[in-house]
Amino acid sequence: MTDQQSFKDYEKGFVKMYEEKSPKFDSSVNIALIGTVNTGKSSLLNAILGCERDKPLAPVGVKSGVTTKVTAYRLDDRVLIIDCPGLDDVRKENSAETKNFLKNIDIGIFVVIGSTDSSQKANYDDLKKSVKKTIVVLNKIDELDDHEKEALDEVVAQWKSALGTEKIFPACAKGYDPTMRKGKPMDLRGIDEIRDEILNFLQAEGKETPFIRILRNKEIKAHKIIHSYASAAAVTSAALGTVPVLGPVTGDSLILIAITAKMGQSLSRDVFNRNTEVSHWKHVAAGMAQFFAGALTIKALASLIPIYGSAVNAATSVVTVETIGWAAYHLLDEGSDLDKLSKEDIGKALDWGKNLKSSSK
Ligand SMILES: Nc1nc2c(ncn2[C@@H]2O[C@H](COP(=O)(O)OP(=O)(O)O)[C@@H](O)[C@H]2O)c(=O)[nH]1
Ligand SMILES: [Mg+2]
Repeated sequence: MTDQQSFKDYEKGFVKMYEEKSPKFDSSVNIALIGTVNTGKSSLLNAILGCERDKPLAPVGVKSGVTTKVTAYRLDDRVLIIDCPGLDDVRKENSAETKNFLKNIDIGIFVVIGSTDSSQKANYDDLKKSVKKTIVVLNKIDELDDHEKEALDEVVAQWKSALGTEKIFPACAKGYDPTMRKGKPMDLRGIDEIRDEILNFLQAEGKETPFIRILRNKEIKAHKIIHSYASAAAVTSAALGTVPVLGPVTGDSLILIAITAKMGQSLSRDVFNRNTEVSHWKHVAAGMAQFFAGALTIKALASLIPIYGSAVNAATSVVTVETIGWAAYHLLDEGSDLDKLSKEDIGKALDWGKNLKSSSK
């Protein structure tokens, strides 16, 4: 097989893999957030979406204890999140939007606090039978900070048996209440785990794109996009036993182009609300290729490492694609004119991407 042929195979494989993983660009996502008043549902929603403290999407704390009504957050034309004590409240609403919602709930996030309360079981069971996926969150775990470490495990175990569930996500979403003292830092815990659980489920359903689009924090959004491209590249590499940067690094035969263009366009559209052309990314990818020429040595090294070649290829692909992704993010964040980038600009962006990657785990 010629290099040219393996490039073509790789490119085809990658595109197929990516499209298989997120094929339904026009799908919608419905999420129900269920829990009694004051459990921190609005706070959790803000935290999961990555809202800044002074820019919450869902109002927190204000008039807590009085509102028992269904609150709907229509985040865009594809994502609807409904927040209420129980699904029965949604049923009573009886509007066209809630009726449609009830028929198509993807994820139910069930929020509890404190020690077990047997009256919650009925609400949880009701939710469970109406949705494809439930996530149980034990919020306000900071209230146990002054207790022995085992106290939290104990409460988690009690909730597990009270609700009859295997998994509970402990969390803290403190800091969005406008009446909280400004000097007090925010306290967010367990939020990434909940967001990842949502994304993993949606990804399996081919529906993560609409959810990623509504995330408020640019870095979180970019991280999720880059991660999904990197995993597509890894799967392709493992299947074909190659990495995207090997072979003669000429501008037009480069597999890198397919990845850089798709990922670059997605980052610009979904993170920066900016439309970019494939041709711009071709220019960027060709510039990057020169810096990746050294990756050939990675392959040489890989043959000396006593593990399966495909595992090394997959890992190399993840690192490469993540570096490219963060470099592209940096270029977009700086507002760069992609057509006018010099080799130095691209080199600097790649360095930035590499450093960022190594500093974040
Ligand atoms: N201590 C603590 N307070 C929290 C936490 N999450 C939310 N709160 C507070 O609980 C109150 C109610 O929160 P809110 O999000 O409005 O609850 P909701 O009624 O379920 O939407 C507010 O004062 C929040 O700041 C948490 O994890 N720990
Ligand atoms: Mg609320």
